[in-house]
Amino acid sequence: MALASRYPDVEIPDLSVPEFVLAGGASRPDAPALVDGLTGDSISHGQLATYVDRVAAALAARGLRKGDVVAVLCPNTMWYPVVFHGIARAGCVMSPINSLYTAHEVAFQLKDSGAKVLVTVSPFLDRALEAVEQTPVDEVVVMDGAEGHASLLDLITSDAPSVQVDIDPAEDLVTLPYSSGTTGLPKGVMLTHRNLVANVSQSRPLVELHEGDERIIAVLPFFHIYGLTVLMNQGLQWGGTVVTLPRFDLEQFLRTIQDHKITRAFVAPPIVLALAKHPMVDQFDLSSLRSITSGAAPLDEALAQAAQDRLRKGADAGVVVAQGYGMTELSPVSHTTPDANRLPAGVTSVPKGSVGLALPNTECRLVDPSTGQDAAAGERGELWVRGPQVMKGYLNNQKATDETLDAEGWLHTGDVAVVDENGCYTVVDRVKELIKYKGYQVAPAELEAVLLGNPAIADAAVIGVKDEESGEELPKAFVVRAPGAELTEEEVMDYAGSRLAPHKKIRAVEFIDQVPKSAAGKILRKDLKARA
Ligand code: 4UW
Repeated sequence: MALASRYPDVEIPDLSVPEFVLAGGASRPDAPALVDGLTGDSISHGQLATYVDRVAAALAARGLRKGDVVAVLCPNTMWYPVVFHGIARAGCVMSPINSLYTAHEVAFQLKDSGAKVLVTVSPFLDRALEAVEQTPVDEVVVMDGAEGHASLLDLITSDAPSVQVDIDPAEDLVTLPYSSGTTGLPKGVMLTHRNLVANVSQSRPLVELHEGDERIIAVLPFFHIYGLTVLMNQGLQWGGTVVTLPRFDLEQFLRTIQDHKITRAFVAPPIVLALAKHPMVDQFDLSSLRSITSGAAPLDEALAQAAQDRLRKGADAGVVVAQGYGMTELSPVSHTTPDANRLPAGVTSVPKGSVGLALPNTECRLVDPSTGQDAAAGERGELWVRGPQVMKGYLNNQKATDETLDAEGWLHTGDVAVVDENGCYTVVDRVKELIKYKGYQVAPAELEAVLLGNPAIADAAVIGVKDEESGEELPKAFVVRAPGAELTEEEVMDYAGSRLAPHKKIRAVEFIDQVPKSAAGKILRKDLKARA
């Protein structure tokens, strides 16, 4: 039985992402849309609209057409949204690449997505060029300029004619982030204009918006769908100001909140941990904050409460620390905690350990995986989600799409949840392979494939093991040595570490005689978990 949202449905505008998002600031053209949190430089809403038009024109003049993929390998800067919306306005598809990726990982995504152009920054150029060598990418644009490459300035000063591309929001893709989903290697997640427009629209009734007075800190990366939809596009669509930071540094983060009077912070659990525990927090005035919403990994209830109590300094009112839940395949939000006066009738509060309520237009099911039947009231079950934010599917991978998205439109999340009588959901477990390290995806299958490339390794399996001290899940490898091979734990970690981004580091190794597998050859991760 489908569990309906406690909110009435909202209408989803039939617009492309740039039309919808940039309209938010149209009545305030001189107000800052984007601010560089380090330098204070800014781009107004009016400038943003002009720059986006120019980037789209320059891309079209290069011969890029509707549906072509443009990859972006770049940390958060105030120019990232200019590039994203320019690509989208040209009818192209932006595939965001994790800034921490090795050249090998970048090349995988470029090849798999079929990207024609890569946009990057000069500090990443060597890595970008090494990656591009192995791919059909035609051009590398370097935002801040580099000899022999077009820069973003070249694009936004181009005199190419403006383009009007006919976009069908329900069909045409706007972004192609990568996710391993519930199993296997990272896959391109096909998200349409409508998916992203819907997700921002659906979140709106849960927010008590202060028109013209919302400032969002964008420290989580725009290359992750959480950053792209919630921080960038939602912030701009509100007509607010998005203040960017290129990476998380606690002091910079706190100073930026204080100096820019940030009203909304969307973060991941390690930041809440710092807010609750780090002595430096007391040195800054964070009283402008209205809400701190955490997602991407489980947040301990007591920790959320401690962070809130500390920031409120004993006062009754003030900032609310709460959780939301999302998944790349859900554009990404399906659940979040509303502002206090946006709670549905009859609900007085949301428990801090809960991820909140289902958004409007979002149906849920909790399904007992062993029977395929709905779990009894109050019982745990795998969370299934249906709504306009559900992805179109995985790129060129019908099998993985069919395994995740069923014929009735339900997205099987691979997370186990419970729901209380108020409609507040709590995520209690994960039944999929995915490991989360500091909110980043780590796909066991990807680590296993790398390990199997070592001739001294006969077989390998990777699982996440919980570190009690940090609360993080740490990737642990079970390794079968090749006959006669001498291999130490350090050698295994170094081998994988040199080929993968830092968040995918293997942090523990155990040598075993044989990887437990089912008759069909599937790794029995449950057995390994029990052993760990
Ligand atoms: N508790 C427990 C949570 C939680 C969680 C996510 O990398 P992806 O595909 O995507 C994300 C998106 C997170 C997100 C987006 C928008 C938003 O508002 C919000 O809350 C503020 C969070 O992380 O990983 C998806 C997987 O991450 C886990 C869960 O396993 C999910 O399937 N996850 N949020 N609050 N686990």
